[in-house]
Amino acid sequence: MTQGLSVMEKPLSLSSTSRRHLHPRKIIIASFFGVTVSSLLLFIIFWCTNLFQNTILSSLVVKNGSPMLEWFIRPPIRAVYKIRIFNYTNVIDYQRGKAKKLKVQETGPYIYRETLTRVNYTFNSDGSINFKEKRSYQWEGGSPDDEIVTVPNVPLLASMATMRDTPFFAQLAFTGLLSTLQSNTFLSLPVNGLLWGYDDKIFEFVKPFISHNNIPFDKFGLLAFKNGISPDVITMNSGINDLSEYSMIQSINGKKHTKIWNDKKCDKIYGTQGYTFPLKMFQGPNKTLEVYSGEMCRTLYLRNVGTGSSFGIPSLTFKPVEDIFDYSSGNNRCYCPESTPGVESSRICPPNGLFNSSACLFNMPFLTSFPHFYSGDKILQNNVDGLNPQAELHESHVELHPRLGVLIGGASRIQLNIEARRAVGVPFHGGLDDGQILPLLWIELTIDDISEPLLSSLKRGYYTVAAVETGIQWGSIIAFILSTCGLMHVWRKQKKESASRTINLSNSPQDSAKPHDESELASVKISS
Ligand SMILES: *[C@@H]1O[C@H](CO)[C@@H](O)[C@H](O)[C@H]1NC(C)=O
Ligand SMILES: *[C@@H]1O[C@H](CO)[C@@H](O)[C@H](O)[C@H]1NC(C)=O
Ligand SMILES: *[C@@H]1O[C@H](CO)[C@@H](O)[C@H](O)[C@H]1NC(C)=O
Ligand SMILES: *[C@@H]1O[C@H](CO)[C@@H](O)[C@H](O)[C@H]1NC(C)=O
Ligand SMILES: CC(=O)N[C@H]1CO[C@H](CO)[C@@H](O)[C@@H]1O
Repeated sequence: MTQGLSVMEKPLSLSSTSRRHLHPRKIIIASFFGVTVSSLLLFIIFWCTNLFQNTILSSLVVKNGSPMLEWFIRPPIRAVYKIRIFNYTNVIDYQRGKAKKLKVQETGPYIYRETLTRVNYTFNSDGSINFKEKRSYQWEGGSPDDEIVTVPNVPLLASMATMRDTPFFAQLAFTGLLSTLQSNTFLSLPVNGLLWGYDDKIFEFVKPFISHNNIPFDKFGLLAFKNGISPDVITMNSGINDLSEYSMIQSINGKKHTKIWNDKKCDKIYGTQGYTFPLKMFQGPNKTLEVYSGEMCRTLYLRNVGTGSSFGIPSLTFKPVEDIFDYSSGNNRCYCPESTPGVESSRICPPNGLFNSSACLFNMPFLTSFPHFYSGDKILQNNVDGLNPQAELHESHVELHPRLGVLIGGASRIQLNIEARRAVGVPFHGGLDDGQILPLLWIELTIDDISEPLLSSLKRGYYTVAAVETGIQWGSIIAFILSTCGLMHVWRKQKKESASRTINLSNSPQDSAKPHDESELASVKISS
């Protein structure tokens, strides 16, 4: 009894002191409570929502007066094109029947730096921005003026393919033209002319027949169409009204669909331009980037495969999905052209690994693939001697800033091929089989340089933001734990007091002798 009493005396004296300083304790409780709630809020914001991310991302919004506008108009990222051309080395032997297969040898790289500017931009009331793209190319390496390559006669093959669909008398006239020009199916040309344009009689003649004279270049060159201002007006979401759609292409020339594939899904214009991405596409596991390629008239999908590093910034690595040029699953069937317009079952797919860009490129018989037909059907690789597909050299990947979703590195590698198609009324075929696929060149597009102000912003956007975020994330947890402990401590003390008071009043000294959890529980029951 005496022991029990002495135990009871302590809380008694405490409770009397606390009654004297009732105010300070309330303040302590209130402030502990405040810290708990606010750290809980911070915890939720930083661990469970995109609020902080979106605040950072909102700095990327393209609007009047923001630094992003200047970067949008003149991207301070230097893209470099490394071009390799397939030089056909045994054409004469092949045409004389001495060699069974054509043989190619890769030449180059011929290196060009691309300068991209976006011109004639206007802002729309719905938060989108209209613009056209202007590209120019500056030589940086290789000897494109001196080196001569032997390549398929692209204007001839393109004309033959388009002549297929013209009236018979046009085919006859074309045959006459071919014999007067003594056209050959292979030409020897300086690299520079092949890429950026050379005078070609055939091209001049057939240009009006191809796509009703819509071809935007005068001289024929494989990359000539890239040079200059593109005719398309692109409408892009600036992010100002809806950050979740940031940098998505909304329409091209005011249209949300093309009429290339005759299929609702495949004709949809959907994706970004490949330089920046909205949060929903890159944050989280197994995310897929969607990029709209105007040169292929389709959306390309790239899946997150891990992490990498670029310009000293850790990055997210994305690679094209495995079945991107694969027709066995049926996923890509809508990209196979219909041989009878309007008849779904008449779609004819190219071999796996090839993408038929013909319908997208003025009906010229171009097909796209990965370099050396990497990951494509073996038939393609075996058709021509001298190809050797290798993952390290020929695979594509994209490196993204992990917080801002801005392109900071990687390599996009794409090969251009031509199909030898015969026109029925044109007897000329120059030793090539109908449907034979001939590789022309492949392009490796990389990011060579990011100018200093943007690079330091990107670094800050990673390291500083990461430090602040980690600090607040863990700080909020620690603050939450500490303040909760403090609150519990004060709470417990008060409980103990009221318990002892209750016990004192109810006069049961056995319980009060052991002020542990059980008795506390009991006292809670008693008091409530
Ligand atoms: C392309 O092949 C031809 C014939 O084999 C050769 O004369 C020429 O030098 C080659 N061009 C390059 C750039 O290697
Ligand atoms: C840009 O706009 C100006 C004035 O509206 C116009 O004259 C010019 O042709 C446009 N340029 C292009 C490339 O559309
Ligand atoms: C991500 O992909 C891997 C492999 O394809 C799979 O094992 C994993 O379950 C996926 N994770 C999520 C969250 O979908
Ligand atoms: C590519 O598509 C065109 C029609 O756009 C078609 O005539 C041609 O045969 C196709 N080529 C291949 C290899 O499928
Ligand atoms: C504050 C209070 O009620 N105290 C009482 C506790 O119980 C003892 C006897 O058991 C009383 O003497 C106190 O007055």
